[in-house]
Amino acid sequence: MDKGRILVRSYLWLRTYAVLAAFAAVLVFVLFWLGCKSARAQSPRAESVEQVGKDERMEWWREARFGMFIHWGLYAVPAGEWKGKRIGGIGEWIMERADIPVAEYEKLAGRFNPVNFNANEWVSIAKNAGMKYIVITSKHHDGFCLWDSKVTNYDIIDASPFKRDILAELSTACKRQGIRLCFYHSIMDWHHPDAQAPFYPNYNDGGRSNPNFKRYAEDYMKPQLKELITNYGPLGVLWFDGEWIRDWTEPQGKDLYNYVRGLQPDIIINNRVGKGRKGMEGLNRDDQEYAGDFGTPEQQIPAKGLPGVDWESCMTMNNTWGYKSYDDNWKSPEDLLRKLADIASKGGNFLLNVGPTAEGLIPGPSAERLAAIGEWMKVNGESIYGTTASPIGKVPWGRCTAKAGKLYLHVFDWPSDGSLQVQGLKSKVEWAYRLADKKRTGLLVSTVLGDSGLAVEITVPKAAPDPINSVIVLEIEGEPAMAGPCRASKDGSFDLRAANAVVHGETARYESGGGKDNIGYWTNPSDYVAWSLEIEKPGTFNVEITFACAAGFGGSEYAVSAADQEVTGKVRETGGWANFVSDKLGSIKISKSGTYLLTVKPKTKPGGAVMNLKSVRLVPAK
Ligand code: FHN
Repeated sequence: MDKGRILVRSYLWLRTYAVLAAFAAVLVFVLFWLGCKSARAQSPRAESVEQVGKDERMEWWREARFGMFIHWGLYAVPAGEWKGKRIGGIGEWIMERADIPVAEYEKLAGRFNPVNFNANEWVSIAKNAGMKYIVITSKHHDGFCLWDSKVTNYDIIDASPFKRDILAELSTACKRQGIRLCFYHSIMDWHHPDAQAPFYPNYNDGGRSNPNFKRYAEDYMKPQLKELITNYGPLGVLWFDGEWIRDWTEPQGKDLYNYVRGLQPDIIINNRVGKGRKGMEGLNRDDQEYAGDFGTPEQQIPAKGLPGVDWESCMTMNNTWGYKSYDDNWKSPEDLLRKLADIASKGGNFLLNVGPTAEGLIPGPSAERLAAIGEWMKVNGESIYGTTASPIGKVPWGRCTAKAGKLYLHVFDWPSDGSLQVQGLKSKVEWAYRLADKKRTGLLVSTVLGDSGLAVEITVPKAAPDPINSVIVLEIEGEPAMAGPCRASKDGSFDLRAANAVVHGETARYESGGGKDNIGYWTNPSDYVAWSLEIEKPGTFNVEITFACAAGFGGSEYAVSAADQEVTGKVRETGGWANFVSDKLGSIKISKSGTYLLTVKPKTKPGGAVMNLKSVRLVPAK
């Protein structure tokens, strides 16, 4: 083949490749463009909504336990008075309570000039109080917006002389100080013509419906939420409210929930996004009957918390959310601090409100209370942050919170006799100390019979270290377990098993497996074992003990005591630590019904260990 023909053929091949390559590039581009287009056309419910698991999303919020609620808006200007009259009810409702027409209320925007507003100062006040997040009213029921919204002029930039974006300044301050910024947002809107504005003078008329409400929800509320999330985020929580209006339904709530999470998949949303306020208990169920991530008891603390559900009590410090100049009904710092412990002891968060003035200041009494809470939190925050509900139920002297391996005893009523009792705790207490001491200065711990059965007794100084809430830490072995009193079986006998005993001491502990089901590792002769008994039928009981002891370890003497009597025994060698035998020890007479403490205490220990104790039986004597 000559050189010329080879060149021509190569050229033709090259040209074919070039055409094919160009065609492929165009195809790839078109496919990519189509892909992007369809992604953009999709609803904002992105795939990632499902990908961020609930526990992962809730982690910071469950750790935080304490946040600041801020109700701020035009209502701070009248501060509870309209045309010279004091208006009853909560301050932020003045538009509705005083029957103020939209056009007249709007004029307040011209007078809202909070020149003393300092975002950094507000965030510092929250932070110094020990709060970890801030929830501010981006828009309350009156419809006025605290940010520069592009879909309305009824906002801080377009309608007020202040012309500073409050939410932007707070967002910057929160980022700087490590506080999570969250927005409250009212679904009900008394200002918007497609929402409740036409209902004047009954803006909150639950029976009325606006035929254009859907337009408000789709074309106004959703774009506003998008602005809030994309321009001021990432946000911690979107905290909806005003969901009780007739035009808002649970399906709309679910749609809004998905919309918001589509914009920020890890955001947390409260139950008021839908109708969940009525069915808080439904929140965590798999079928998600109600939309939302947490329940919102308002101005109350549920008596037993809301087990299985994340929840947050929101509360005012006086009687109003929005500022009212003459509301002086302040809760005391003591009350607030104890409420914080109460809420944590039931597994909830505390969202405590401030209502700043029209000048932009957090009222003095609120700031003072927050400072006092902060002082306590600096010392005792560990007993609140990241804790879970009390695993030992209600305690008579205060509250209890828990973390892995630790119980925090919040003592409101300090025992004047120096004996603090924790009823029924079965877990071994390894260490007890006052949290304020910041070091493990040991407090004496023993097991006694308390008012309703077995109790751990902590010997504490006679004077309360903190008059409001002194925290004692109990470091315990494993998960806290409760020991109820043992009851007799049908034949009247008691079978006191090792697994149900409270072990007191250094080395002895329950062991199981490999033929073992006993208290073992009993090398310290000061250690002892206890059960509490509920005696319904008094009488004389024969005492039997079941134990094992390996060769070379026998000879320990011990006493089984109850009702101020004791029977004694001597451990014999049984041929192995899992070779259990029973010995009869004598009898004990119990003449009155009631709760009794039964203990097994070594008296001597000649060998390396006391015994492996499997059970003690009390059998009614014939
Ligand atoms: O009506 C509001 C009220 O003004 C305030 O914002 C509280 C806070 O939880 N929520 C509403 C009533 O449930």
